[in-house]
Amino acid sequence: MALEALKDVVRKIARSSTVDKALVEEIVRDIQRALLKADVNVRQVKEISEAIKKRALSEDVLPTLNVKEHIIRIVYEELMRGIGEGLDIPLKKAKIMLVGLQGSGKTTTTAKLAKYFKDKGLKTGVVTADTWRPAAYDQLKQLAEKYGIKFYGEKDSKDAVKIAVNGLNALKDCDMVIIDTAGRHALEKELIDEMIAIAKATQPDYKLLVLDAAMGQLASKQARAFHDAIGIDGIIITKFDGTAKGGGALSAAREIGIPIAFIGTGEKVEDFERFDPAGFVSRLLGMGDLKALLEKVERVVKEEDIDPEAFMKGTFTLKDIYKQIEAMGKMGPISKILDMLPFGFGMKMDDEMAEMTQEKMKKFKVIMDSMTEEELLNPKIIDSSRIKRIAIGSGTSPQEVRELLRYYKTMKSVMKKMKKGKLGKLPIKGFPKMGF
Ligand SMILES: Nc1nc2c(ncn2[C@@H]2O[C@H](COP(=O)(O)OP(=O)(O)O)[C@@H](O)[C@H]2O)c(=O)[nH]1
Ligand SMILES: [Mg+2]
Repeated sequence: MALEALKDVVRKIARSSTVDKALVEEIVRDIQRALLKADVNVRQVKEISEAIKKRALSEDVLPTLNVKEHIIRIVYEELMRGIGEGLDIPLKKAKIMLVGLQGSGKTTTTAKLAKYFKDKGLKTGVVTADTWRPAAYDQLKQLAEKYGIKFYGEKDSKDAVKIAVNGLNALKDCDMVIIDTAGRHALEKELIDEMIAIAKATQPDYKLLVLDAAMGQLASKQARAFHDAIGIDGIIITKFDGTAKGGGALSAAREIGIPIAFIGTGEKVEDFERFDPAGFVSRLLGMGDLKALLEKVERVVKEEDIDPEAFMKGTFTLKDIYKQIEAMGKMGPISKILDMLPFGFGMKMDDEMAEMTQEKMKKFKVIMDSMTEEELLNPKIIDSSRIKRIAIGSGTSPQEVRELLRYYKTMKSVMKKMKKGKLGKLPIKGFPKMGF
């Protein structure tokens, strides 16, 4: 499968020694190639890859992530955006009607769906309303019997609408009833008329289109035609296992705006899964631990982690800087903290503060660990001999200690201005920035 190549993209990021613009451009090209090969529509490929590039080169790195995780997260999020939502069918009483061309996998999928819902604890039944293929009746009956699923069909009848209605009556006590219908090689008027008539008579809660993944981008035209004819609620992509062009059906669904409900990955009834976009993309990227990465993202910036009033009260000492740095570890860049303060200033900081990296923050903490309580509470007393002592004690240099003191002074004056409520616009963008 062509989409497999996306795994190599993640490997490439993980293995690279430096993350720079050249690497971003290279992985964006790799992603483009993989998507195009998987038959994803060119416009969507362009959208996805441009978004990845733009964000990777301009967005701030969340403080809980390293630069590689940052890039992988963006790739993940943009692929997710490209795929769109899945259709989640709740586990309650419902009627499902399957439509699709002949050979797309409707009958197999009818059995797969029935088993899926039965395994979830619902009483399920299936109805065969395919009066065109002589073998359709036996095919579904056998599958249903094998898995203990209720079956309804009328072997000699040619009236698909009547069979469907009779089937719903016969399976009244089932929670979930799935109606299998006939398909043709192309979407002809006769087939459309029959579909409309069955839908009208049975009023299904979900009309699901079964699409063969091997069709690639041709799926788009077909899905549109079915959608125009009867209105499709969700798509089931079948034969995802046997094709390199599976991206075509995925992008068709996205293009028309129909969510994907399930994916068939083999001939056996078990080869079937609910379409979960997050899980799907994680697997495409070969990332079992993506969940851990995303949790790290969520851990950032929880407003209740800071108490702006306490932050603003009293004198501002190095202790406050210390607390601030500790808070930043879980909260995000200082610019975000300032956003939360009660003044709504959309605070901006100057360039020196903009350069404040995570590394530097860590170093500041180490330096402060070598200070006395008195020094922390009253930084004014820190003269050059104390600076020397602190530098030696913390394994840093006097310049670095001075840098911390300068940072403290800047922050203090910012706080003062904020208290007085006359904050000017100090120029800054968010930080820390990636080194691009
Ligand atoms: N590899 C693979 N084969 C499938 C899948 N779903 C269906 N098939 C096969 O596709 C063929 C047509 O399936 P069928 O259910 O009869 O299609 P229908 O004409 O739409 O009812 C059969 O040989 C199935 O075994 C799938 O997800 N993967
Ligand atoms: Mg069939």
